[in-house]
Amino acid sequence: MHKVPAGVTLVVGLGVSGRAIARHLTRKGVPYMVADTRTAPPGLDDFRAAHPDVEIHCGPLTQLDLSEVGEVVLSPGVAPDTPGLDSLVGRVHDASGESLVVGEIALFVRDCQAPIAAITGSNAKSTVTTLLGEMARAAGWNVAVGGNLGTPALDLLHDLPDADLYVLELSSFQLETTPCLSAETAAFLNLSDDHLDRHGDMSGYRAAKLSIFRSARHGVINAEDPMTWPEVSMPALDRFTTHAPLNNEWGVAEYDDGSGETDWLMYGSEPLLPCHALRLKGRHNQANALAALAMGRHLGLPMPAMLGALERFSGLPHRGEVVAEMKGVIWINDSKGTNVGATLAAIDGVGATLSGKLILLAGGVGKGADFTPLAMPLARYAREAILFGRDAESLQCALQDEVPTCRVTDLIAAMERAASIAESGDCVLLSPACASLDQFVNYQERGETFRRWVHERLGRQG
Ligand code: UMA
Ligand code: ADP
Repeated sequence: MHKVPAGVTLVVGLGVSGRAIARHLTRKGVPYMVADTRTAPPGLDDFRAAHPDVEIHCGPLTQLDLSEVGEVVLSPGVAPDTPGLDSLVGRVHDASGESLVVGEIALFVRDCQAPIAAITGSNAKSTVTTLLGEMARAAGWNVAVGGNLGTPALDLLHDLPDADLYVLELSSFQLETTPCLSAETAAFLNLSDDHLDRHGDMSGYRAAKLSIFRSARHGVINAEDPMTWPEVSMPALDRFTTHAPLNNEWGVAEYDDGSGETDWLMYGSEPLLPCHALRLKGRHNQANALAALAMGRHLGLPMPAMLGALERFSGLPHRGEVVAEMKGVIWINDSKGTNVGATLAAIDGVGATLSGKLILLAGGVGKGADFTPLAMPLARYAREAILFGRDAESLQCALQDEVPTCRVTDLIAAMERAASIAESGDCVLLSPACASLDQFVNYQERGETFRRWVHERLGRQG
C-alpha cells in the first residue's frame, strides 16, 4: 500500500488535463502527488523531468492509502467511482466544504476573477464556444477560450490572467466533478445518447449536464429539447428554436426586407440576419448561431459585432467539412460526429440538399448507444450505409431492415467501397456516430485519414 501523505493533494490522470492541474498546483505551491491507473502512461518521463520533486504512482488506485489525502483532483476521463476512490464517497474537504473529490474546473472556479460563459450539450459545444469567442473578440474583448476544446481551463487562467471573459466548453465528465460553476451565462444546447458507458443511463448523463446551471446568473436552453431545461428556477433564461420564435425567444422565421422573402435569424419579431449570410450551413448551425447570440447579448456584446462574427465564421474542421467534389460526388468529413445526435443532424442537413443519394460511412466505438434513430432518415436519403470498426455489427442490426448496409474492416475499405458505388449527385458522408478509439488516436486522425485519401484519389485522377 502506497500512502498519500497527510494533507497532500492527489492528481489522478497524466493526460492533458492532469498536466494542467499539476502546473496549476505547482504555481500555487500546493503539495501534490500524481497517480495514473496505467502502469506506463505515455509522457511519464517528460513529466518526471519537468516535476522532479513530485511523487508519481502508476497502477490501480486500490494500491493507494487515501485515508489522509488532502483533496483528490480527477482528470475528466477518470470516473469518480473508479476502484480505490470509493472510500472517499461522501467525504468533504475540510477547508472548502466541497466534496473531497473534484475536477479541474472546480480549481478553475476558485481562482477565476472574470465572468465565465460555459457551454455544454451532447453536440455543438465546440462550435458555439468558438463562435462566442469570435463574437467577443470582434467586440474588442480580451477573451480566453478553451476547456474540453483546445487549451485546458487552468492553463487559460495562467496564459490570460487579465481576461475580460472566459468562454469554456464543458463536458459531462468535467461538470460531474464541478460542485458549483457560478457562470455569468451557461448554455445547455441539446441532449442525445452519448457516454452512457460512463454515466450509466440518460438521467445520470443529463444530471451531470444540468449542473452547468448551478448558481448561474443566466441560462440558455433549447426550446425544442425539454431535456435541456433546468429543474430549478433561474434568475434569467433565454430559449432558442429553429422555428418561428415566440416573444423573447431566439428563432428562425420568414421575413421580407424588400429583397424577397427568406429565412432570417430572429429575436422575437426583430430580424437579425438572413440565414443565407451565415457561412455555417444547416438548421443545426442556425440553432448554434442563436445560442451564441443569446449568450453574447446577456454578456453585453454589441449586436453588430456579433453578427459580423457570424458572417465570417466558416466552421471548425471535421464538423460537416466539405473536403472535395470528384466526378459530381461530394465528400464530407464529419468525423466529429461521434454520437447518434450529431450523425442525425448531418444526415438531415446534407440529405435534404442532394440531387442524388447519401452514402454514409459509420462505425467505431458506439459507447452503448441505440443506433435505431438513424434508420428512418437513412431510409429516406441513403444509397447505402457502409459500416466499419468495433460496433459495425450493432449498427448493421439497427439499420439493415431500412437501408442497404455493407460491413468492411476499416475506413479505407469503406472509402474504396463508397467510391465504387457513388453516382453523380451523391454525397459520401463520414459521420461515424461512434468514437474513433478502436482504430485511430482520435477523431482528428480519423478525419485526416478521410481527407488524405480523398486528396490522393483526386491527385491520381489528375
Ligand atoms: N486515466 C487513468 N484512468 C482512467 C482514465 C484515464 O489513469 O480510468 C489517465 C490516462 O491514463 C491518461 C489520462 O488519465 O494518462 C488521460 O486523462 P483524460 O482521459 O481525462 O484525458 P486528458 O488528456 O486529460 O483530456 C481531457 C479531456 N478528455 C476526456 O474527457 C476523455 C479532453 O477532452 C480535454 O480536451 C482535456 O482534458 C482538457 O480539458 C477530449 C474529449 O474527448 C477532447 N472529451 C470528451 C468529448 O468531447 O466527448 C468528453
Ligand atoms: P461538440 O464539441 O459538442 O462535440 P461540435 O461543435 O464539435 O460539438 O460538433 C460535433 C458534431 O455535432 C459535429 O458532427 C457537428 O456536425 C454536429 N453538430 C453541430 N451542431 C449540432 C447541433 N446543433 N445538433 C446536433 N449536431 C450538431
